[in-house]
Amino acid sequence: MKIDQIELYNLSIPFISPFKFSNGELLAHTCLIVAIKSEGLTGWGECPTFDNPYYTYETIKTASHILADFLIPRIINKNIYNPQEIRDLLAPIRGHNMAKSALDCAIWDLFAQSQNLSLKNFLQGVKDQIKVGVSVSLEGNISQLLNTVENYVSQGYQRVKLKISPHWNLKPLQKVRKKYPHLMLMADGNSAFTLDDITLFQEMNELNLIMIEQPLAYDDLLDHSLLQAQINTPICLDESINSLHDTRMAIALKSAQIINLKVSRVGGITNAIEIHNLCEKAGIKLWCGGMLESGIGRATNLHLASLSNFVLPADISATNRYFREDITQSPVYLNPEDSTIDVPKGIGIGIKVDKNLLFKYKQNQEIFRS
Ligand code: OSB
Ligand code: MG
Repeated sequence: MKIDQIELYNLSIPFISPFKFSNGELLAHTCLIVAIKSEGLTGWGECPTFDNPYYTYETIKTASHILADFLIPRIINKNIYNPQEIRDLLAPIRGHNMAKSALDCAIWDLFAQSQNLSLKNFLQGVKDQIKVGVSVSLEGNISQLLNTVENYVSQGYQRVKLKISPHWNLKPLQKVRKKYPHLMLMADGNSAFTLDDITLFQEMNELNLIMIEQPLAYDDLLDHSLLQAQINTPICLDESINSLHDTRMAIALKSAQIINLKVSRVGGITNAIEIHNLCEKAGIKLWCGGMLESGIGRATNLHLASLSNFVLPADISATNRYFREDITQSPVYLNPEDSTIDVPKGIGIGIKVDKNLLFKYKQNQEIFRS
């Protein structure tokens, strides 16, 4: 397929309520959306990074710069014969996985559409519904937290993840566990702790958490391995896994039993599939993470999560958990009886972007032509 045109949109879509985690507070979903045009088709991809470098070093500004000045020039006007080529064309640029992922995902969407297949079928996914859970931001106090959790549980979410920080950790988990003895409950530290906090994590042994996500430094594998050897709860890595190479090291060091795989964090679908296949062989369980994506990134995530080794509930929630208004014509709903979301059925990622809403939330737009 010849890449004729690439459109780059910078969006800011307000959240229904602010999202607080140990890396800061987000009031709106900032992201870059790319639309790649070829043979009359349009493929869509999302770079879901933030205005600040507190989760990843990539920001909206760095990603716009890398896309416009380095990544897009490498693929515009090229003839592409299979979607895996994109990863290799972009490889000379070091890092910047979230910027790369937007292009990679848009190309996979295009190729699936050109074969008249849903992305799920193009990837040979095996599920039509994805088990999901909800990620609960840091709350002001315990009664507010219990109300928030109650609200999500009553909507049908069967897995709840609590963000934790040095000021908000054991007590909130204990209170939620006491009220919901059988809930699939987990914690996400977003790298806010160190090995000095080991007794805190040992106290969590009693809480029957399904996992603790990324308690230690964002670039660490060694300390996670030392921590895992001294606690019962499975450790899950998020920020520390940015490549197949990181995954190999984490497996060799026994740094985790579970990986939160975010397609954007690992630079796109080709890398995500390689990591998926390696983890499946190595007995590392996966689940599909989220970056509070718009309907575009969320649709990509749903298709990817249909692969066989995504065995734990995903951080993909219904549209109304994030936004009053999204940019697609097809909001995502939770099936309350089994805490799942349907993989979209149409070809490619299976959603229709609403151009009026895209323009409504657009801060900036650039068009690249051959
Ligand atoms: O650490 O998984 C994370 C959101 C933004 C950045 C990092 C994380 C998260 C979430 C929310 O936990 C996941 C979602 O619902 O998209
Ligand atoms: Mg996380």
